[in-house]
Amino acid sequence: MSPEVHVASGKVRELYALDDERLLLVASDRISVFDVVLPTTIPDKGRVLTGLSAFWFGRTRELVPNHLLAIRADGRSLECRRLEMLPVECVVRGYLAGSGWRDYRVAGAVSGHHLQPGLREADRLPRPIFTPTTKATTGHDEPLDREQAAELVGRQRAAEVEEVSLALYRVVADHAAERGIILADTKLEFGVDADGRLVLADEALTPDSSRFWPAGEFEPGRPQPSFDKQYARDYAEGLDWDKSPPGPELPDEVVAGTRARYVEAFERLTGIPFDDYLGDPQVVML
Ligand code: Q0Z
Repeated sequence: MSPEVHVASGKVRELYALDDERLLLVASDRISVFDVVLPTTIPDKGRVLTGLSAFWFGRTRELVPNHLLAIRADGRSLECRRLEMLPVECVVRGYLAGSGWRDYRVAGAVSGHHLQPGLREADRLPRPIFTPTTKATTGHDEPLDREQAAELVGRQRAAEVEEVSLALYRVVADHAAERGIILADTKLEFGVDADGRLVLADEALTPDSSRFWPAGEFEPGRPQPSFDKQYARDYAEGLDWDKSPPGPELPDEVVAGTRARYVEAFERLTGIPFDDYLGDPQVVML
């Protein structure tokens, strides 16, 4: 076995080096609520995210090549090609939520996209917009307009990531909509391989990198319930907790409800029973 050297930790995942060319991305069962990692884990959450990510890599590889090499039998680890990562987060928004809604209220624009007046929180945008951000090492990512993105990655590459990001959003949002799920927005990360080709990397189109909303409960003008985290958020909101660390423990019924929502998202989006994935994670691979 190749020794695995720890490279980086995210809030809920870990990155290891397998060799000079390959990385191992491991998704834990940790969950963050209001940006704080909770002491309680959600069983199989890492498997749901890993399976979804691998599913999308398989279904979008004609659009753009990606870093996925293999999914491991544990169902939570992806072997990936090691790339030179681009220093921008490629966000696409089809709906007005989160920092997009805040920036629109303040300035009438999001990342340099001027939007019509009178939009409400969570409204669908006339067309999806590309709203890249910096990759903050500490604190929060800062929005970039087209010019700033071009300064960071070059004009051609900036145009390329915009076009590819919008195409990915459209394909996945259409797929999700047919299954009763709104993909409100998503954050994509790209790298460049040794031949200078753009490659989709990191986790892609999971509930941790995207806002998924149940279409049946869509009601613009208010914050939308999250497909996966709403149970945990509602529980945490009902406590006397100031949303600073440490976060609260979740009771068993909140853990079970949250797990069920992750599994439901997996099954609706992939059409594959989650137990089949647990039996053999290769079922998501094309
Ligand atoms: C992804 C991250 C995580 C902490 C580096 N294919 C790639 N090539 C080079 N670098 C990366 C990738 Cl995916 C890369 N991250 C984000 C992931 C824990 C940070 F699991 N950092």
